[in-house]
Amino acid sequence: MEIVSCSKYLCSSKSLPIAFVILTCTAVSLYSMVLWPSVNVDQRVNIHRNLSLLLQSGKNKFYNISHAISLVNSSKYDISDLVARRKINRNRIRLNPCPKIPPGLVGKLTINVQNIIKSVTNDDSLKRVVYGGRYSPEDCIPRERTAVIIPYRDREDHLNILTRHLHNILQRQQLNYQIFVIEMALPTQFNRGLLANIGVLIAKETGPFSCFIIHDVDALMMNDNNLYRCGSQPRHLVTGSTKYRSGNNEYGLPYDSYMSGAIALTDNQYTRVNGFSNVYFGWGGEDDDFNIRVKRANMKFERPEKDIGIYLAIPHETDSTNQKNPARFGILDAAAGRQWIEGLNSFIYNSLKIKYTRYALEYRQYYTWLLIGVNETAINKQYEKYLGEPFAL
Ligand code: BGN
Repeated sequence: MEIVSCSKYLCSSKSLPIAFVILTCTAVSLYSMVLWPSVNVDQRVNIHRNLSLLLQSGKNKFYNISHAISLVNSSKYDISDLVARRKINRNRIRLNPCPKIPPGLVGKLTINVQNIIKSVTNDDSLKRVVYGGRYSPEDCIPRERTAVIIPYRDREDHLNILTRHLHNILQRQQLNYQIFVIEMALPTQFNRGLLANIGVLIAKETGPFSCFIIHDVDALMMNDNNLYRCGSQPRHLVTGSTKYRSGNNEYGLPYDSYMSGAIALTDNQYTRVNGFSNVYFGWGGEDDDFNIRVKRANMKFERPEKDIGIYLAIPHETDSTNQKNPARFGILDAAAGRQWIEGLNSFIYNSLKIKYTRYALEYRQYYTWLLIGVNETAINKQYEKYLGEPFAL
């Protein structure tokens, strides 16, 4: 009799949630008492890290629990340092904001490209990078959460040099940062603007960044006072490059409105200009177009002091999949009419939405890597009306 009334009680609609809670609690305690202790501490940190990356990149269809676990098993990274730091962090009570001027900066840097991998690899900064190319200062609350976005194709040497160089400097700048490398899959011609837009959107899925730096793979900052922070206006971080020396051998720029190398924009600024144009396949024009967009959105680029924004341009041959785009003059002529038609909005809600494929997403040791595929012919067709005169020279 008692049993019957008890099962009646359990089945009544009011008690179902209670039964669910009891069952869940039992399962969780069983798991934490029996299974979790059998996982060693390194695996636990890895599982935790992968699951948090997984949660952060909520919309990322390539990651699921089994992928996270397989990453744990295949993880080659030394995490002992990370484990030690987690322990220190747990004991930390209150942190102050990082100082306005980071105390560890050294100023002008002497860079020897031949030696850079050797010299920076010996530096402790690389040990502090959390895989996916992330870092946050241990002893103060960072003033900026910076996403460095590197549109990329086939320059592995440059990428290895740049990422090491950046980890070394951005840590001295006490930033919370993550490096994203957005690679264009073959056979499509390189398209720097389109990759930058996709990079910004993916970074935003990953975390709440306050500043986006669109960075060339061959540009190495030569003065660490050049802070990778955003401002009240978009910032062109370059005042001179070894590529453009003037008569008296000073580093310069090819023309005043030039804005390649590295730029810094807040989410709001990037959205306000509608990002880069997506229709420049091959070399040239997308940066000039972006400059037009910034002006038309009633903003203007600011630069650091002349001797601070200097960059070393790593020399390289012309890339066969980034040929000078002969149509760029006409496309640039039509820039103003296209600003609100295509750009960052082409990936969000635009009626002429651009389709792209994420072939891969990997949290590599020094950067987060994405391989992106688009169909150049389809995009040109979509925006045919807005591309100006094809070969207007
Ligand atoms: C300009 C390119 C830029 C490039 C700079 C520096 C064009 C547009 C047609 C006028 N602009 O000529 O994209 O960054 O040279 O190399 O080609």
